[in-house]
Amino acid sequence: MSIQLKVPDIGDFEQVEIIEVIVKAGENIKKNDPVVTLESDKSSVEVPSTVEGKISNISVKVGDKVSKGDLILEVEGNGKSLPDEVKKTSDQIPKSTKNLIEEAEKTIEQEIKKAPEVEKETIRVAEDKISKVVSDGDIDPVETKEWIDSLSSVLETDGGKRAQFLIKQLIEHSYRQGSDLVLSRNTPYVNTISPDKETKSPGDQNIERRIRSLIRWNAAAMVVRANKKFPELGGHIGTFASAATLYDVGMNHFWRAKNNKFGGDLIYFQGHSAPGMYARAFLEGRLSEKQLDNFRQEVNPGGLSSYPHPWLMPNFWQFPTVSMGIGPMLAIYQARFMKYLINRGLIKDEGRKVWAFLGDGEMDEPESMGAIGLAARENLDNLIFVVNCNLQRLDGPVRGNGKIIQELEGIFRGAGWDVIKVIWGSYWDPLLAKDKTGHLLKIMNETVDGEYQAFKARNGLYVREKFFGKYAETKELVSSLSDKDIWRLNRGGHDPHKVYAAYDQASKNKGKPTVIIAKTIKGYGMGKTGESVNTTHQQKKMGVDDLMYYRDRFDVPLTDKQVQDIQYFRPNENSEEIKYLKDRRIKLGGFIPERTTYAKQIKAPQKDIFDFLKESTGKKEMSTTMALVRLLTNLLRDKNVAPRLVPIIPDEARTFGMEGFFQKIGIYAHEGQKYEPEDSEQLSSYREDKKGQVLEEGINEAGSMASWIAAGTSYTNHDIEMIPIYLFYSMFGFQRVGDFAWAAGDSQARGFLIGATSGRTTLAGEGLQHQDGHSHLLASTIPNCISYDPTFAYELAVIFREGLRRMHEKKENIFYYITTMNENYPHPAMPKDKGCEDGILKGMYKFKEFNKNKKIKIQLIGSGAILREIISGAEILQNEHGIDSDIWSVTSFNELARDGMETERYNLLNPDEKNKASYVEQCLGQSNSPVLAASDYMRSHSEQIRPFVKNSFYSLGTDGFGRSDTRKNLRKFFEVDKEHIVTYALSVLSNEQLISSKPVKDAIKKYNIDTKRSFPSKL
Ligand SMILES: Cc1ncc(C[n+]2csc(CCOP(=O)(O)OP(=O)(O)O)c2C)c(N)n1
Ligand SMILES: [Mg+2]
Repeated sequence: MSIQLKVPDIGDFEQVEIIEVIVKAGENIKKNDPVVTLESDKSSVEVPSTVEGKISNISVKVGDKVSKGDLILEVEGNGKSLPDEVKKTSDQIPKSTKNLIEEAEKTIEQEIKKAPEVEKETIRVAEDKISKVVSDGDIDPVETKEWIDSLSSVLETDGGKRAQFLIKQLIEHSYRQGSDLVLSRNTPYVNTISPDKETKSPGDQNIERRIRSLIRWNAAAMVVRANKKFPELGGHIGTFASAATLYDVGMNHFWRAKNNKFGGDLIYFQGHSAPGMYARAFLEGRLSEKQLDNFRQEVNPGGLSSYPHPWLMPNFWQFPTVSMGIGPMLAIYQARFMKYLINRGLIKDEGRKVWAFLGDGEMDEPESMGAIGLAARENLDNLIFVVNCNLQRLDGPVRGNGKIIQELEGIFRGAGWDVIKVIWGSYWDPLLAKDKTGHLLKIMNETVDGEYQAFKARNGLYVREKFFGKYAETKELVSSLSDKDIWRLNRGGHDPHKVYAAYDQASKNKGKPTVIIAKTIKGYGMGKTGESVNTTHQQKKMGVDDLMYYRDRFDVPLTDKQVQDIQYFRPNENSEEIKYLKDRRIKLGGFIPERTTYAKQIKAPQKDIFDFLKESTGKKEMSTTMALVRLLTNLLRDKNVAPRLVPIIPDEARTFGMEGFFQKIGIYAHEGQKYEPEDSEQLSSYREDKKGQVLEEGINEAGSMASWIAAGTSYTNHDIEMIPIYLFYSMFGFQRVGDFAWAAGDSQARGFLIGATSGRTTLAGEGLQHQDGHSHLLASTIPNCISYDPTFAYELAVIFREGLRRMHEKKENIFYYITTMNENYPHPAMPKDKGCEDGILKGMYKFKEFNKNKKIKIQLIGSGAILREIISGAEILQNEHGIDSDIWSVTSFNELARDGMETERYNLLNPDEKNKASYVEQCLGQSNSPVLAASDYMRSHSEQIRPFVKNSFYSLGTDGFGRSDTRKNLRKFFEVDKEHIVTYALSVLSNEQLISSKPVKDAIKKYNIDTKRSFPSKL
């Protein structure tokens, strides 16, 4: 029996061209094998087979135009599979819907089975606690008591869940009855985990305290010593002082290192708490005294970087975090990418976690909480945030008039996170238990952060009077405590028991991300000059008295003389402390932080896989974006490369003609697809899949960039090399997420950034905020970013393959920024010249010579879309003005400038050696003719090479705000169209006294150029 394969529904398109026939007659094909590639003027997409068997006849060839229902091929069916049309009638329900129904049926069955069992929870109701709620605004205390008593009884007999259920019912009922009061997402200002529910730490608290004290001391000492030597160096003491316990509990009990058996937890340390991490590494024997002494002195080898910078300490730091707000987003997308790798079957699910340490001031950065919704939506139970609420930022209180902990609780809970507040230390437990009247809780709720901060800057007597003294009941509550006892009442973030309990609960959490909000004291233990005062953040020096106080406060075994000399302290190798510390880390698999990579290279595909882009397209027009999509489609057929590609798109796939990827490789969705998409019958249907490969990030450039960094550093964080390709509107790239791009460089991320629809005049009709004429300049600021602005498909192919080879085969720590355009034009074949590929990669090559007249010559150089204006201009110059020219295609002004600077520096530093010629000079110095450069970017883009060009040099560019219009009008406006190029070329030659000014004036007249018009950047 012969079965036909017809053109499926391809959306709104008719008469679409077949650009490739992938199969041959006589071959056996399976379901989903691509058979032909179709290309409209907007996108190219493969047609997968829906039939199986031996191909008996192919009815189409390259160049044919087809529409829905046209015959593509016929197979001799083997009876295993039926064409879609036949199948659909026998199986009316789409698979996704069928799965959904099956799942729903299963759940209902399970629920029916479960129903009779009422889950009971044993709960010990704290005896009569807060039963006498403070009666402010209570119009009927007796009634209130009755309700509370009923609830207590439910709690006791049926547990918390039942009580919560009843409360929910009551609230819903009151809404239905007309109440519109929104109930708070906040709980009272006490710890989330009650003392009876705390998991106890198995650690030896005495030894752990001694270790922590030494880490505190050494961290402070290294900052003070560095600033004594060079006061300009700076550093921070107060931040780590507030966070030491939060880190120590993690290091001693929770964070598992990467080793040959386990992938490791990933910890994002708060950037300016770095001294604490060095101090611990010193005790662990990983860093020497000499290294500590070189804190913040990184120019000579052996220094320690001020903050976590993987670029500067590549075997130590994993994540750059110090630019506030970057860490939280990177951590969220890191956790998401970990799930992506697991769901795609590329790494094992080992229960690894991502922890991120953040400052309370840092939470004001829009980025810090900008992606918390995603974390909840994606059920990132592998993610734990720890927000160190020391109530202060750099200048003063974070929320002097409010409560940062409560504010964060509401926001995170509202977003769907589990919130664990760690506010009070164990010394408060008995007081809270004795607070029968609820007055202590009332003060806790009423006191604002400015007051909480001020208390800790004073003393016990002050706290007694100002805090407990507010109500007679609380004054009485502490009447038996001395001022010293009151001063000892500790905050949760400094209590290892409370911190342990919170970490333990967070580590076991399922289905949701967790945030631990811990209350601490900035500059904890620093005494009068540094503890809880507004200037703590800036404290880099400590006087002898303060140091003595610090030593005594933490019982550091140093003599007065040693303190005066600010000596480090490391107990000997056999001491209890060092043995304990090392033993803990051995049990947890190794040291943290540590950056390693065991990822295998990805073999770059054979060159010929890109050959189709090196041929002329004839009259057929195509954009470079489309060329890239075709290139990626081909790469997806390469067995080595295909699974490692991570296409990342922020809601622009259709703009870039990439919707074909939806069906082909699927959109990653951790829940799969719970609905039948509206376009399910179409070839490019919106297919979400748990194993999907495309990261469709929505309108979220920062998130896309964070995903790209996670994928680009997967080689170290997950030991698997991935190839992220993030395509974006070029204007919404570096300009929008520049700091992330900088962090990508620091992180040594490898991958491709594609600035699509690029150029100030090439993206027509979009206007000032869309049209990019400077992203290449921004790209040039990142040392390990290699950028290209190609014009032709073959240039793109050569650049892309070399990127794959350098980054993913040779493992160079660089990343690529390539601009592509949406202007359709024909592409020539790659010039046969042997040096062409080399030139493309170095940044320029001679594209063409116009030599008809053999008299006067100009060198015209340019990149991207404007190269075509230059080529047209050169033809006019030759044919109408008798001027010859050499045309150079500049694929990268940035790379040329880098080479130029390096060469010039070498020549200046080696005066006795023969001068080297920069690559630009090697190219343009072959002739004496003047040079005119042009691009679709600001003049400073091409101006970068001026110092290295010995010939006279002139440049044109698109300086100024973009605006919407046609390409033709825009290029005229910015004076980079072929007419301006001709006119300026003539003027250059006249200026160089090679021709008279007459042809220039003629051209100005002929092309109607307004010479009195203002410079475009002023318009
Ligand atoms: C984007 C950015 N802006 C400003 C700074 C400078 N800075 C460093 S630490 C800091 C205060 C941080 O306060 P917080 O987050 O509360 O941390 P803490 O030191 O109190 O733990 C500031 C403003 C920065 N590092 N990054
Ligand atoms: Mg703070």
